[in-house]
Amino acid sequence: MTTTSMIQPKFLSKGDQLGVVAVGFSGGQCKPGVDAAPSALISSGLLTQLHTELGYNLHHDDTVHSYKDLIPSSDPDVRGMKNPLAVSAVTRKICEQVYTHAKEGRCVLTLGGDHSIAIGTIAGTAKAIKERLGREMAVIWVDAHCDINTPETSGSGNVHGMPVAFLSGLAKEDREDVFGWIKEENQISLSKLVYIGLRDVDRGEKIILRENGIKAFSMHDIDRHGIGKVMEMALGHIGNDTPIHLSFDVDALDPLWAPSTGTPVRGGLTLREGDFIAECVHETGCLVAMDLVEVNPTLDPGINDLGAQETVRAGCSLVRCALGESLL
Ligand SMILES: [Mn+2]
Repeated sequence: MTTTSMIQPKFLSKGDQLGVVAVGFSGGQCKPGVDAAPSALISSGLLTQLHTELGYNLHHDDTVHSYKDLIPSSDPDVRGMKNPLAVSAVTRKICEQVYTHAKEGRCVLTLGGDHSIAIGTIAGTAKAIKERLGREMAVIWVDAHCDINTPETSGSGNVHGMPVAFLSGLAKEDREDVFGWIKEENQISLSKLVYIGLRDVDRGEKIILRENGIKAFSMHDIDRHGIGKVMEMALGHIGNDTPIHLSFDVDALDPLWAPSTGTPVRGGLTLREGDFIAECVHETGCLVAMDLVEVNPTLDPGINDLGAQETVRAGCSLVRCALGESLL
């Protein structure tokens, strides 16, 4: 039994209009299968639940986009980045898709895909919010990793470890076909970025976090203060009158709850802590967009697909909580 708390949204034209973008893309990292997540989430009933239980009017083209026509046959590394042309072209297209919903004042839900797709989703929301409201939005990035490597600090060259660097302007490219399309209107300010759940941060990234004074709550902070206090501090940092884009990497959850993901790290959030983060963001009334990424139903360390089913279920729960499901 579920009910909606029906929070009045502050920055949307109508609170019950939800744009949905389903992104079957895995090119920001090396493991195949994360592109199968949107279909798995949708066939487990997520969109139906959002409509029938939470009352959303969905704007969805009933397509899981694979962007095949945008993937070049040859895509050599640029500054060590893998698949630079493909990831740039696909995220540019996602930016347009998300922007189209957001400029109508809809909340936008994007189902990934690997976390590189947030280059597109955040670039699209940021631009729409600047145009509609004349202001900058905040980003809450829930993840085991901080995904803020520049091409030069990255050890792997996988772009899913770099989205925040490109979105904040820390990493730049002049080539229009390699993220040069990201303009100031698409960018976010590092002072309005908050991390929650970090526990696997690269050396170079730690320096970036420190030098830029970026607000970050690691698992250590959650252990020390509890998730309730951490959310209070995280939302306090953002301020209570700021549009929020929530980018939720399922690997923020402990592998006990979400084993089917490309880069699992032990010692993570419980499912309840993850749901609680999403519930708190919903309660602000400031949510303007959410990404759910890195569910990989083909990576299953469990028995008989149980791990994959659990991960998909956890992902659905996070989305429902962010969009208004409450326990009572
Ligand atoms: Mn991530």
